[in-house]
Amino acid sequence: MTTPWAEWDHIVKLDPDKTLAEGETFEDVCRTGTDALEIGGTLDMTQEKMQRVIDACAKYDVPLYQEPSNPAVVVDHEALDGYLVPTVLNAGDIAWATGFHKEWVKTSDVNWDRTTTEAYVIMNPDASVAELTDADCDQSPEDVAAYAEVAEQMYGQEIIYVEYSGVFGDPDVVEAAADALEAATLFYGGGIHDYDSARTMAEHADVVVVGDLVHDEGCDAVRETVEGAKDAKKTAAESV
Ligand code: 1GP
Repeated sequence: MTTPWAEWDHIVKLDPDKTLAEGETFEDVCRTGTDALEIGGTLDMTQEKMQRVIDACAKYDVPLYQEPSNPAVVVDHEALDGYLVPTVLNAGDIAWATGFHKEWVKTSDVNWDRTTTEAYVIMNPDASVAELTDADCDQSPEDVAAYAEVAEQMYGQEIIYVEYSGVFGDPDVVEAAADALEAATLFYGGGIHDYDSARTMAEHADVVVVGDLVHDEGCDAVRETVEGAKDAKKTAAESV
């Protein structure tokens, strides 16, 4: 499998349980300049809700990935470029690390050519995903760096995801994770809300993920974060 995410700087994550900003369409989201769409949410997810958003985004040419939170919501859709399946490294409940994955493999014929895991470290204890997974969010930059190294070197993960869902995280944590990785791609998500917040995290993470902003503020705000992420990469490339 190729690794398209190695070329990305920015992802919009659409939660099928939430609406778009007033007056906006999925076409508007696809025109923000983001590199990919990830369709996924934590709470109250169903296959139908997933299907509806995937259908709506299918005709645009932005790469489209589903991020299923459990086997019951996986959608088989030809417009999908693939599946990015979370596995939570610091989950207290093993179901989120390997349990759901085992059930999925047991009950379906997984297309591995189109499936990649994202090795999550969840860092915001107040996020619903932290509660759901019983994550131990008390992690120092060194801890997160060690998780990142374990994921890449021991488990061969291609994507490490530092997740602060809902709040802007600690750039030192993201920097530590970035320094620990050799070739894996580092995703950062949480609280990205404007040009500067995107730029700050994109100075360390390979890819910044924008979630709530698209639903709460809309596409103009998302476009600013795309610019922030792209400018961070441009500056980094120029200084080499
Ligand atoms: C959530 O990392 C994403 O899984 C994005 O977080 O909603 O805080 O932007 P936000």
